[in-house]
Amino acid sequence: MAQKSKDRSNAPSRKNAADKRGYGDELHQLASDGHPLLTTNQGIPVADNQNSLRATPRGPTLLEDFILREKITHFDHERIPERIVHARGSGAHGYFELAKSLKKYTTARILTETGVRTPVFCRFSTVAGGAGSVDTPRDVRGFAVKFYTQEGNWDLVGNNIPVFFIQDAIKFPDLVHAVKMEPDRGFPQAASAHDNFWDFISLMPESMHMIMWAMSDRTIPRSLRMMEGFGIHSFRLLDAKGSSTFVKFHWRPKLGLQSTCWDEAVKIAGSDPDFHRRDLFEAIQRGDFPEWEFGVQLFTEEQAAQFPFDHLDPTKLIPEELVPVQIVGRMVLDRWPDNFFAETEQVAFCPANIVPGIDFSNDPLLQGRLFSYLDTQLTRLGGPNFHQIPVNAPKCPFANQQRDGHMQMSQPKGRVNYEPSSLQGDSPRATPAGYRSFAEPADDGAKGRIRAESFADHYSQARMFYRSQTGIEQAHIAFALVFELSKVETPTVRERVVGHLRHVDDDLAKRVAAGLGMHALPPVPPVAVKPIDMPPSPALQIIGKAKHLLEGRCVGILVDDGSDATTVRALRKAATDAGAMVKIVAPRIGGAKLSDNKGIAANGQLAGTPSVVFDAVAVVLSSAAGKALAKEAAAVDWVRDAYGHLKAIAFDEGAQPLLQAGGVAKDAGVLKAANVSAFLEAVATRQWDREPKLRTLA
Ligand code: HDE
Repeated sequence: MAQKSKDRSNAPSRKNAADKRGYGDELHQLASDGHPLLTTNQGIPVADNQNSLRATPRGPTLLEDFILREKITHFDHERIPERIVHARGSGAHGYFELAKSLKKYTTARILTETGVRTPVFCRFSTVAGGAGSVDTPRDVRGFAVKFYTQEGNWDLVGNNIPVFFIQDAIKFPDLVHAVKMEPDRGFPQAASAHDNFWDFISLMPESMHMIMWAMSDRTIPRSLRMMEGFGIHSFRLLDAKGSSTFVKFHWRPKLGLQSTCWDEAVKIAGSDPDFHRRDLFEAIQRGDFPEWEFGVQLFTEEQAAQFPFDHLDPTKLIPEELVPVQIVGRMVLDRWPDNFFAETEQVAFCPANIVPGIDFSNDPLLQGRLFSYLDTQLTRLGGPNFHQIPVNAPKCPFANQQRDGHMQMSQPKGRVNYEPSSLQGDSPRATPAGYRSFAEPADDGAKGRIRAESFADHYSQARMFYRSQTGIEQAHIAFALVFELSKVETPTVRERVVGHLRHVDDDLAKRVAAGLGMHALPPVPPVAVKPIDMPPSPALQIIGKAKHLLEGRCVGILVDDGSDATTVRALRKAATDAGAMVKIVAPRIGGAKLSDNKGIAANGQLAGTPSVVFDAVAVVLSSAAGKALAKEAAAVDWVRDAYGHLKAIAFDEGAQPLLQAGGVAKDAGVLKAANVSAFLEAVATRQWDREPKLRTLA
């Protein structure tokens, strides 16, 4: 790996640096062998990077030390404002490849030219926390993709949930203020479990559908590679005649959907705050390139008129059972950025970046977003030329008469910086083939601050979502609501939320009320439109969509001196051959000496590598080690947590005392290590049957 990153370095070679500045090699011979010369930003070679310039050895530092001043000044300005939302994120480069042309619907080349690999940059993020917050809070995840198409950049700036909290952009600052840390106390960080958030939600019934998703396991994903992505809003595809078809965009992970347990997510936050970033990085470095299918739901204005909801309302989704998702392409992420700041931090997404053949809908949330992102970049990146930063620059030619400004990097030639002009033959001109908007006939409503009546039903899809889940998933939603609302100090807020739940599903409301210790159900709030029962949509489940795969799974094997060599090696080989990753954990990082007297290297030390970072575990111990570790808290927690987090556990005879100490009872997911194939079968899934025996779910 070290070799790889060296190869990818952008640092000029010593020779090139010398050639560029045009002076001979003499000076550069002085730099240490093989390394480029250290210079100031003005190219002045530095002789001493350890000591500032002092008047005398023990005297004051001199103002004339331009080397010190330049270095410190630059350092002082290293940070730029973090994103107000989605501050914490991880990104990667890759490509998009279309398999099925949509030329019947659109002229966009990215959606019509099959087999072409279009470069992309993709950034995943949490929403509420700051840039340094942990990767695994309960939170919506951003899923933003910049396609560098031949017709300019197309940014599909979506989330891992297909609906949103609010219907109108004007409520976004309120929503974000409410979810972020409370302004007087500066906490909680990256958590929606507090009064302000639930107070706002309890007064915004339109958020109820999103709340069902937010309280589901979708917001505690196991890996960024195991999340779906959604463009959320309806967009339009435009054909050569300018006719429009509505479209919703979908990303489907090749590894299937997979989430953590809540208790596990909390513990991961402590043991590896960078869990998702590290997982994405490691997968790409080892060549397991994360991949998503790209799908579209296509529908006409006439079809939309028949839906029992308004597709322009971003708190609604279009059930796949109503409009199927057609898979038309894929995205592969195959390159980690060279530099986190230059790329992942400076990437500037904007939903207004679209290419000819794609257009917006009138979704009032999307319309507000079209303003916000460019505006936010001006503050974050400091001026109007951020499109010149390599990660943001189109990979096709681009030219216009926009000039100058803060941090201008380009040097346009010639005297013409206006249009129309006749003085310069190579001055850029518009073309009829350029971007055109859909000629949408205006409807005859009056101007005003009016919420469309078709947006008034706030509960039917929340109900559909809840009732479409498996029993386990419903229990998790109820449990999450109880957890979050138990952190809310104000009883009336808790009551208002449960009141809304009564419109979603009475049983859910009762479970949550009981979990909160309410003596009676709160009153049902009045509604503008009575909710309807929509047919359930099993496509909304996680469990139903999980793939029985070992790819992307990670198995931890706990060993110590004397562990049976044959068992350890057989487990490791079988799991690796089946596509899983295997990591050896030992009490000491130096590894262990197995029963055949050969050493085995450890990937992690027991206390620093808890079982929460694995999908399944094996415990292979000599009887002496098994007894000793049964008295070691880190080892006891290791097995107790693996069991509590519903993971498959393989064990051998020597591991029995440790399993007992960890309260591991035998069940279908606790298997003899010798039975490798049964263990691997169990690794591919969580042991859901175990859960009710362990945990009181609401
Ligand atoms: Fe964003 N959003 N958003 N958002 N959003 C930003 O832009 C905004 C919304 C989403 O990895 C900001 O560059 C408004 C929905 C992602 O860099 C900002 C509204 C969806 C990212 C902004 C929304 C998103 C952002 C902050 C309501 C899913 C991170 C920094 C009208 C479809 C992109 C920035 C990245 C980032 C505004 C609602 C997704 C402030 C006003 C709905 C994935 O401009």
